[in-house]
Amino acid sequence: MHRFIQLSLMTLLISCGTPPAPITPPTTPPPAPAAPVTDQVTNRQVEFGYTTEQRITQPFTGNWKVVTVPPWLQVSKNSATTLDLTLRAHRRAVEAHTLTEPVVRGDIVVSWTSKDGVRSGSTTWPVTMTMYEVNGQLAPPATNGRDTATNRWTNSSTPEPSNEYIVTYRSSQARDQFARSLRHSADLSDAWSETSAQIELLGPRRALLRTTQAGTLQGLRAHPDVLSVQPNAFMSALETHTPVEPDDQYYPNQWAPRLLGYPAVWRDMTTTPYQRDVVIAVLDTGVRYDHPDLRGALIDAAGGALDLVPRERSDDENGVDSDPTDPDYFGRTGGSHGTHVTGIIAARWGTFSPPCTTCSASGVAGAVYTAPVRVLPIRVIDATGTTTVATTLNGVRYAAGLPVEIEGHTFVNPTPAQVINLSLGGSMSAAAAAPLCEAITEVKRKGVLVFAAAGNTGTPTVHYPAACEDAVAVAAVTLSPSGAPQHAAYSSTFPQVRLSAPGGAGSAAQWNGSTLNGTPFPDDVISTSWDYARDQPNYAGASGTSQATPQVSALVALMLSKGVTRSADDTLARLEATATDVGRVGRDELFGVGMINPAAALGAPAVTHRFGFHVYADDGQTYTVRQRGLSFGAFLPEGNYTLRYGHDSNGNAVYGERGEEIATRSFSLGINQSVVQLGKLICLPAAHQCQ
Ligand SMILES: [Ca+2]
Ligand SMILES: [Ca+2]
Ligand SMILES: [Ca+2]
Ligand SMILES: [Ca+2]
Repeated sequence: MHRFIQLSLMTLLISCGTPPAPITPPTTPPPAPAAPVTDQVTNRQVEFGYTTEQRITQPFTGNWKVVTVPPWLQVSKNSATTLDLTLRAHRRAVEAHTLTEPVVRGDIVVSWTSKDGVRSGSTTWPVTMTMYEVNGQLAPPATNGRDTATNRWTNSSTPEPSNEYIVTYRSSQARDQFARSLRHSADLSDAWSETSAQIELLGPRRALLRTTQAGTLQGLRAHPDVLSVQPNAFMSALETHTPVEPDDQYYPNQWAPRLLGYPAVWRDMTTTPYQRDVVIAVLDTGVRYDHPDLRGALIDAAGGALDLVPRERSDDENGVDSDPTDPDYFGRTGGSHGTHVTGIIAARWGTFSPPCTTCSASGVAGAVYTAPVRVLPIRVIDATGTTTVATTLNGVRYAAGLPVEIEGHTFVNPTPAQVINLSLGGSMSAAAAAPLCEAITEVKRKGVLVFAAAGNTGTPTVHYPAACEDAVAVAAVTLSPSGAPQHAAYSSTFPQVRLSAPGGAGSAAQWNGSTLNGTPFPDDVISTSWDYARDQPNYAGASGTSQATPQVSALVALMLSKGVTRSADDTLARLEATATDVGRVGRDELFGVGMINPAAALGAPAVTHRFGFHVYADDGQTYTVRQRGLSFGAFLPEGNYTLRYGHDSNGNAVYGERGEEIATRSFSLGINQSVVQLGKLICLPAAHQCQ
């Protein structure tokens, strides 16, 4: 499994999460036994309701032991002599996808032996806990947000869009008579006189009336021959385009481009030119040029590909040279990190002749599809998985077209990159990182954007070069059980985190249901790799901010290729402006500004018109909202949340992204606020907004 590559002198720290706080013994003394001592543990029911702690005592003085508890319950013993327990419920430990009912159930099993050793057994205590709840209603589609009684949009900031009304008459004769009357204003009564009114016949009994006069409408509504007067409501064009998806063998496992809405982008590429040549420099472990799924995607030695790993750390025996092939050294078993990163960007679509009988003939599909985006491999990470500030600094400057001098030679890249991908980093002082940060600033001034992995510690530890002022730190999201982005537990959280993208779960326990070769495929990012044992191409799943970073690099290359932006500053501004806010409202240290939204950044046309919602917790988890008729609700642990209800036009089942109408509601749940009612949510496709 590939991970984030550390700069030398750094320690690889993959977080295993923060363990629950230890239970502290209660400060109050246990209550005196109220009943005589018995010789067995008796049955009972444990009901937490909305509380989190329960004290259980029984006048039992034999030996006893709690042998089973639900995963969301912690037990601590208060006494060595009598049965005296404190139970603490952890609602956050309940798996989000199991929360279909408000009450969570489980069993506590206590095995026991009486003091005289004569009786023994095990007793099961059923235990229940009620989750906190948020609920609300959706506006019925019939009213669609318009208050027909007051004839105003319920959102007062929305201007009245039309002075047109559809008038329904009792009969066609009545309608025709009114039309004649209006057209011959001499026949009109005073209440009707209005030179600006116009009428057009509409079907057999209706007419379309244009007027700005309230009196005209009042008169019509009061007339016995008029059945109704309704505003001529606006509707959106509901044409959607068919998304484009590859039929490469492992595409069904590629949840990451689907979560990013790429099928809408790929569809856009079939009708809109993405024609500017763009180069992404991938500074990594090198690449396998002989991987058939990368054929045509890589710049070669003549184009400036370079191995910058110096002679003293070199594993290919020849130091700096023009061959950044990820080398096969003795005993190597892991895959190729640089090949994996490259495939996320540029793996080819369609079939090819596989070089071995067990090799896939199509593999995976990269983000750039038909766009003329190529990868410039620059090898900076050696076979042990490390690099230095100095080597990376040289790589950044070289990639951008600045001359670098190494081992007595001056190297100038004939194919300067517009985008530099750094799926590497380490925790170090700002002073230690300064030379690399300065190089990144230098190339940014040349208009080259540098994207760097935020780190895989899952902690606020600052990582460089991600935290350099002019680098863009990329955090990782993974797929929530509700199909929306959520924080990947390993992704580092420091203030410079700027954007996020799918990097994978990092845990086999998270699984969206896809299978690979008949076995469950966890929510890793699958891409091109190399089987060094067999010396042949393969495909591998990997998770990390290393996998998230090339998703952003690829998108930037597509923005430049299509020409939606030209300068580095404009590109960055558009990336941020179109990102999907995840977790806490606004920029935060888990997601930065949010998850990149390629369809919005590239202006790709809509592929769906669905509505839906998710609940985002401030801690980075995402929960499913259940809908029954016009009611919706979710059962949640304590916390601060934002419900986002909206429209999905890029087809990724994430609602209310940039360009998709959205209503948001923030709320808190806990023991003092166990149920929150959000009231009515309304989306107005006509007004392109929700409220
Ligand atoms: Ca070399
Ligand atoms: Ca392929
Ligand atoms: Ca946020
Ligand atoms: Ca969407």
